[in-house]
Amino acid sequence: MAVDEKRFIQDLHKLRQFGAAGVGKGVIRPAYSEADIAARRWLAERMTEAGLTPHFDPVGNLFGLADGPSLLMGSHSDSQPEGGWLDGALGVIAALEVARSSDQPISVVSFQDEEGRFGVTTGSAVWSGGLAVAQADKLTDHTGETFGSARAAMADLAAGFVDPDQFTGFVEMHIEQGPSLDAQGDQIGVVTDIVGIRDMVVQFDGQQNHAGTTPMHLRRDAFQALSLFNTRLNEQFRNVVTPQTVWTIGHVDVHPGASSIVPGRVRFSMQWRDGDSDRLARMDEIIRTTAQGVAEEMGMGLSFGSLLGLAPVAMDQSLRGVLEDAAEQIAPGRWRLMPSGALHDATNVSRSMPVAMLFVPSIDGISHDFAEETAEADLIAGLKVLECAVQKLTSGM
Ligand code: HGY
Ligand code: MN
Ligand code: MN
Repeated sequence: MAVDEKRFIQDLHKLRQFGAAGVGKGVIRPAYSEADIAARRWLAERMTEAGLTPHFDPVGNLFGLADGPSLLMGSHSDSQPEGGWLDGALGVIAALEVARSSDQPISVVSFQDEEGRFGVTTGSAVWSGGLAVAQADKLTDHTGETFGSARAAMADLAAGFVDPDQFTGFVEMHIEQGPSLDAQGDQIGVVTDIVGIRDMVVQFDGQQNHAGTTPMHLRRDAFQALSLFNTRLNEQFRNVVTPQTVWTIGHVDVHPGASSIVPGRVRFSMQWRDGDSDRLARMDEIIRTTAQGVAEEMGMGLSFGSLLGLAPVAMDQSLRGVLEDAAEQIAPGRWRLMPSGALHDATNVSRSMPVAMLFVPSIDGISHDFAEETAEADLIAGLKVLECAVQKLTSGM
């Protein structure tokens, strides 16, 4: 039975309603929010309708289980604080559509907190054994709420952890979230590998004081420390990074955040990504020594939060090969092999089984923004490549 394109697109729009926000098709559906939990309950109903057994695990990952050995497909349905309607959601609905139109055993998953409100791809990291639940429970979001208290909102749904041994492999379809496919006019990307990531909170402690009476040379202004750190870091990184290396200070908390007070404390997120583990480690060293130098020079306290991260991972060769054949069949000459600069649950899942990923274009490369969008024809082409790949895979199952 062929996939039902109309039903697929309709369900994508229905899922978008949970946390619909901003202009266009934006969503605000962070992990464990009301909108996220409502969306997961809705997905569980769709899984039941598809003949799958819905199963929530202790951290809110939602599986739709087929009987016996099955191929696992899916992604995540939580969003960034300001997210697009397709990031994660596309892979979950595409998996659901393939599962309900295939006569082969396909299980579906929507991982929890892939967007790292609390950590880095937290739900699949716990499920795959990369992060102990007790450790995850201590992670906090930027408001100080812990993972443990947030996941308690789903306690009534939680059953045990699903055994990964029932799955023969994992295939995740996702939007590219970058500019390559759109710029090259390609419709499909077959992922070769996913970059590694490191993420930690850094804090400078200076002295809070009056913004009018404290002369500049007597200040220990924590924001000035961050500003000097950032300038020096960009200089220090010059001879270590490549054009593919990225680093971001995305969240800054300047305390107490008043116009007439010299900030005594600044806490900021420091995140960096690269395809090479050694380069990630080298950058870690540079970040720490640069921060220490600034702290000594400016008489600041300095502390580092726990380091979170994932190593770069290559996709399974044979699973990837099936996606390549399917891409050539569905979008001949309009597909390419490419790395992923974004992180995905597939990195964690690769601890337990072979994994492979498929991309469709993001218009103007925009993502993690309400404006995220993909042409409907490309969404459907991606679905058809998935369907074709599953037929090739499961015919031998
Ligand atoms: O940040 C990422 O790469 C993913 O979208 N969470
Ligand atoms: Mn995602
Ligand atoms: Mn994302």
